[in-house]
Amino acid sequence: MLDTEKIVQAMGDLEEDDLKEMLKELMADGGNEAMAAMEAMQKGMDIVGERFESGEYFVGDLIFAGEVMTDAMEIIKPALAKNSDSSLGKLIICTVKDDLHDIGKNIVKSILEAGGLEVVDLGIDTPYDKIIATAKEQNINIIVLSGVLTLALDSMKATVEAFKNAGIRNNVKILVGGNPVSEVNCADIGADEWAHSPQKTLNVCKGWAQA
Ligand code: B12
Repeated sequence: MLDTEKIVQAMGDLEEDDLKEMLKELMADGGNEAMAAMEAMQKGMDIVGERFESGEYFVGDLIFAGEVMTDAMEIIKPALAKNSDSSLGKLIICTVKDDLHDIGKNIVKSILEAGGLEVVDLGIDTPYDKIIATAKEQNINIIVLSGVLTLALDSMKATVEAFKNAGIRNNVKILVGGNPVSEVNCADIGADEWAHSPQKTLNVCKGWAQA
């Protein structure tokens, strides 16, 4: 039985070896609790964020936390991506310009792929032109924008504007996601949908892909 509180603490305390050990045990048990472990690691990341804000952790600790979470996700990913054989549609995902956070994006990506969507990942700090060029070249009309910093909201708005300026805003559906996103700022950004959960993103994108 998974002890989620231990996972929260190991992530918050940046106890990499303990964390990996617990995740390997979970996978040896069949991986059924991978989703719960991922949620516990996210809570652990909140502790890291709080310690950074209070001055107990420094940027180096944030970097290390990012590496630990990325490695930890690699361990449990096979259990999250069980049904990834079929392709229901294709979309672009990226972290918007000026934002380097990609752990949340990568989680959403894994869940979209597990749900049968083909995902073109443009990475972090993504220039508007690159998103537009990729959408045109690969004929993709679903765009998922991730952002974790408050200033990512400005980049999301600028990305939507760039689609308008390129004359193809009406050809694409745009979903924005990440902690700072809300219904109110989704409207201000000019996106079609917003989400916090990967599951909602999957449902919305599947609906768009099948429309
Ligand atoms: C790790 C980390 C970093 C790492 C990121 C490594 C990486 N590969 O991503 C590094 C070191 C690069 C970093 C840098 C900085 N960071 Co930082 N970082 C964090 C930290 C501790 C964890 C983020 C994380 O990975 N969480 C776990 C994942 C799973 O959560 P997530 O990314 O938020 O994603 C979730 C949701 O947002 C959502 N989501 C994300 N994308 C999408 C997309 C869709 C479609 C959907 C549906 C959902 C979704 O799903 C995820 C699961 O719930 C947070 C604190 C926190 N509590 O989050 C601070 C935090 C985000 N960082 C912060 C800051 C200030 C910075 C720096 C400015 C620090 C500095 N002085 O240099 C720089 C900015 C660099 C930049 N230009 O982006 C602030 C942001 C404040 C703000 N409101 O803008 C935070 C909140 C810390 C704090 N409390 O002060 N950081």
